[in-house]
Amino acid sequence: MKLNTASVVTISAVLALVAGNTQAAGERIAQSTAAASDLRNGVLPKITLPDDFKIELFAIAPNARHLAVSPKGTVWIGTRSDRVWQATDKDGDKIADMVEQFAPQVNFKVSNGVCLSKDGSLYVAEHNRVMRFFDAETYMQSDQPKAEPLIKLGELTPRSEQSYGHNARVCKIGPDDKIYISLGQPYNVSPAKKLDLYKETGIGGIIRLNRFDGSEREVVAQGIRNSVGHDFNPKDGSLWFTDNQVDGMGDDIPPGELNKAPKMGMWYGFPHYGGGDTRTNEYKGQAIPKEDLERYVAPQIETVAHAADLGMTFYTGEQFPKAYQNAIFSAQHGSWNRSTPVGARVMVTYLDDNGDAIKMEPFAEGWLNAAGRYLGRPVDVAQYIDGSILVSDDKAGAVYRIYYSGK
Ligand SMILES: [Ca+2]
Ligand SMILES: [Ca+2]
Repeated sequence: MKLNTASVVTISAVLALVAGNTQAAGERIAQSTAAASDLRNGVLPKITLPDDFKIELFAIAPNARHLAVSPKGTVWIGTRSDRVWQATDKDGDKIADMVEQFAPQVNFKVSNGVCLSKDGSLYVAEHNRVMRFFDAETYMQSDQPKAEPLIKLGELTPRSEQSYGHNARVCKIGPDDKIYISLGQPYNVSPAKKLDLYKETGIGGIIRLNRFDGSEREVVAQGIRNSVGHDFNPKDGSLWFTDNQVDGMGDDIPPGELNKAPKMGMWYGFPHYGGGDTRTNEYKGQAIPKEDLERYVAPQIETVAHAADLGMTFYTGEQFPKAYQNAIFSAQHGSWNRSTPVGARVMVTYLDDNGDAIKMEPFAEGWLNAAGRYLGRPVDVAQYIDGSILVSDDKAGAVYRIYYSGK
């Protein structure tokens, strides 16, 4: 595909376009702090892992959310605020020694989703815009990185559907080299009058589009409540995603979900189903439209209710034992609306030879203590360059690295 150079603009031009604020220099985050020591000495020793796995602090990064890792090891860290962090390890000890604000000239809003293409473009999926940074790693030290909106402000979703809830977008580049973006719907249970608009625009779903010019936008999955994590199985190219399910139905229903898209254009049940086969109170007793039911796909895994399954990645590294090859690592952020909290852990899901899920089990846990207090809340998992995994935590404001020390 050809790059449309005519549309490439410098950051200063983007400023004019999107009315951002100028900042002389980006913020830097101190790494050798008391908070870092507390995490190293007070929290990480409490995290339990399978034999011979170890966890250490990779970076302090306030509000750390979704992660993108370059082949050279630069790590971009989205947040739900107005920052994207860029973490680099210059001395090669696999601990970031520089965490600084990425593209300080750009005025981000809920810059949660970050994803990197093979040709080095970093995409930042904000609440209602998607920015593209060309050759982000080369230009990161430049005063004039090349950037453009892939989707202009206010055009990711209709402005009327902007909301405080479920506004954290995530993105990944698919095997078809298109960008896939999930769009959480704003409600606990969407009202019927919104469903046509949501189907058309991909709200409560996942969209994909040409990552060079934003054309060819299409909705590839519908009937999703709030997916904040997706990835592609490198073996068969299938799209997998987590989905957070309905609140207020009790402690133990409905289940959260890990889903697989057998093909594009399927329907995953919401809002008729509130998670798994649990009917929502709002739609209970109503017939599910035939065109939806015919495309319905049940979850591959039903997860514990309200644990908030978020970011996920397929593991393709060689560092971990064979059992983890092509397994899915995913983060449970932890519940906010359950009598006894659950979650705040990293899960692993194993797949069979047909590429279907066998089971999901805890991989790293201990961020939720016996008193029900959160010591941290995992958000995303990404593979690092040495085959270890990085885990972000938006409560502690940190990124951890989990590696295998066995033979
Ligand atoms: Ca270092
Ligand atoms: Ca579902």
